[in-house]
Amino acid sequence: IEDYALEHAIGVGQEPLDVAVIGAGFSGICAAIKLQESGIVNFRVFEKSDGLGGTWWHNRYPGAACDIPSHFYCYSFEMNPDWSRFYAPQKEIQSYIQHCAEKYGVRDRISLKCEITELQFDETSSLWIVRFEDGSEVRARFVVNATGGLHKPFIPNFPGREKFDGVEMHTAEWDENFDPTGKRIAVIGSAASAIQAVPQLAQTAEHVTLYQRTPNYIAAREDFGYSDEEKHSFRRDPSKMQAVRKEQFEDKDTRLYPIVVSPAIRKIAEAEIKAHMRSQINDPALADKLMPNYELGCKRILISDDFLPALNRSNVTLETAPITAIESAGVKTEEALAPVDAIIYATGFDIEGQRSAFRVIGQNGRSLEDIWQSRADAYKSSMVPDLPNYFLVTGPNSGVGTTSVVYLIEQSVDWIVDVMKLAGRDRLVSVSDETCHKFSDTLQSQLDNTVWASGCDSWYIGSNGRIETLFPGNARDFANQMSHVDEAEFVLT
Ligand code: N01
Repeated sequence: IEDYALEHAIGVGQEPLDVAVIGAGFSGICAAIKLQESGIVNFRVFEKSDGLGGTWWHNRYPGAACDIPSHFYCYSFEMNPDWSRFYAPQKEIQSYIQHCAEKYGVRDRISLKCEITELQFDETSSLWIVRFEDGSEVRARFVVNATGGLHKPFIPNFPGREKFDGVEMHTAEWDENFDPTGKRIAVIGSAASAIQAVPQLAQTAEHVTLYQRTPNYIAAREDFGYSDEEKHSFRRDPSKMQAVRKEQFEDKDTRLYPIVVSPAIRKIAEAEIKAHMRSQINDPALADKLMPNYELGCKRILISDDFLPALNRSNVTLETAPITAIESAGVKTEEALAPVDAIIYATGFDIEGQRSAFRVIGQNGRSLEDIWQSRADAYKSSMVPDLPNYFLVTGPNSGVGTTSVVYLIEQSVDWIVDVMKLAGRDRLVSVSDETCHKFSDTLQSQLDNTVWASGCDSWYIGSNGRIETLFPGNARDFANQMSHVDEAEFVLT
C-alpha cells in the first residue's frame, strides 16, 4: 500500500469551504468526485488515518476480502476490467479507491492525518466550525460525514486482558509485521472477519484455536479468478461488466431479499445451508457445534469456501466453552486454559461508540448525543433535525445486506448533492423533528416484520433494542427512496 506524503495544509485562516467531507473511504471519495462534477469545487476531505480507503485501508488481516462481487462492489462510473477475482481482496479494493481519487482529480483535496474532535454550528455565520485534534479549525457551509459505521474496533473487556504476555491485535488494526508462522494463535469471534483470517493463519501457525460464542450460517462462496482472456473481454466490451453488475443487483435482490421477510423461504434456505455446512466437516460432533439455532439471516449470512475445510485440520480447534478470563499465558474458559502466543480479536465494531467519535453541536446548542439519546434517527439515513447543512452517508438505517454498499453510497451521495443544490449558497437546509420521526417510525414498523427482529442477538440491534443499522427494503427500494428531492421535505431558512 503506497504511503502518501502527508500534508497538513488544511486551510486554517482561509475562506470558508463550501463543503467539509469527513473520511476518505468509498463514501468520502464518492462525495468528492460528485461534488466536483456538480461544480461545487471548494471542498476538502479530512481523513484521520494516513491512507485512503477507509475500511479497506484498515482491515489488512490475512484473507481480508469483500463478500460482494467485485464488478458490483465499485462505482458505477468507474468499472474495472482488471479485478483479479469474482470477490476482490482487500489490497485491490484499496488500490481501486486510490485510483479513483487520482483519476477523478480529487486526491489533492484530501488531507490525511486530520482527526476531527468537534463540529459546531455557528448560528451567527451559519457555518460549521470543524475542529481538529491539533487545535486548528476550518469553517464550512456544508458537512458530509462519510465516516461509516463499522469503524471503531470493539474488544470485549475480559478480566485479566492486561496481563497477557503475547501479541494481541484486533482484525481491523492488523500489524503487518506479525508473522503467524509456528505460533499458537487464539482467534476470538467467529463471524465475517474471523472466517476469512482463520484459514490463512492456519496455513503456517502451529495451532489456531477459534473461540465461537454463536455459530453462523456459512454458505458456499464459489469464488474464482478471472483469466487474462476474461479481463480483456471486459476491457473490449464494458457492457459485459455491466451485465455482471445487473445480474448481481437483480439476482441478489430477488433471490436473497425474500429471506428477510418470508419465514417459509427461510426454512428452505436454512436446511440447504446447514446441509452444505455438514458436507464440509468430517466430524459430525464438530458439525453439530457449528449449527446455528436462530433464523437464517437474523445475523449476517456468511460465505466462505475455505473456513469449514480449515476446521478439519489437525492444527485448528473450535472452542465453544465461554471465555472467563485472559491470563498471562493465554485464554481461559470454564473448562481449560489454552496457552497461546497471540490473541486475535475478531470481535467486531463499536457502532454506538463510533457515532460519538467526535462531538457534533447543532442549532440551539443541541448536541447529536442529546438528539440521539434514546433513538438514532436520520431522515433518509442522511439528515438529522437541528443539524442544518449536515449530511451522513451510510447513516442510521442505510444497510441493505443483500446488495453492495457502494451502490447505496452512490444513491445517497447523489441525493445529498441535490439537497445542497436546493439550499444553494444562501439558505440553510434541515429537516423537522416531525418529518424525521414520522419517516423513522414507518421504517421501524416495517423492520418489525423482518428476520432481524426475530430474536437473535446481532450488531444490527442497538442497546435500546431498535434496529438502527438496516433498511427494511431491498436495493431498488433504497434507490427509489433516494431518487428525488422535493422542497416540501425540508425546512429551508
Ligand atoms: O464482526 P461481528 P466482524 N465473547 O460483529 C464475537 C463486515 N465485514 O468483524 O455472534 C466472545 O460480525 C461475536 O460473537 P456473537 C460485515 O458487514 C465484511 O466479523 O456476538 N465472542 C462474533 O462471532 C460484518 O457483518 C466482510 O456471539 C464475542 C464476533 O465476535 C461486519 O463487518 C468481512 C464477544 C464479532 O462478529 C462485522 O464483522 C469482514 C465476547 N464478549 C467484515 N463479543 C466482507 O467480506 C463479540 N464476540 C465484506
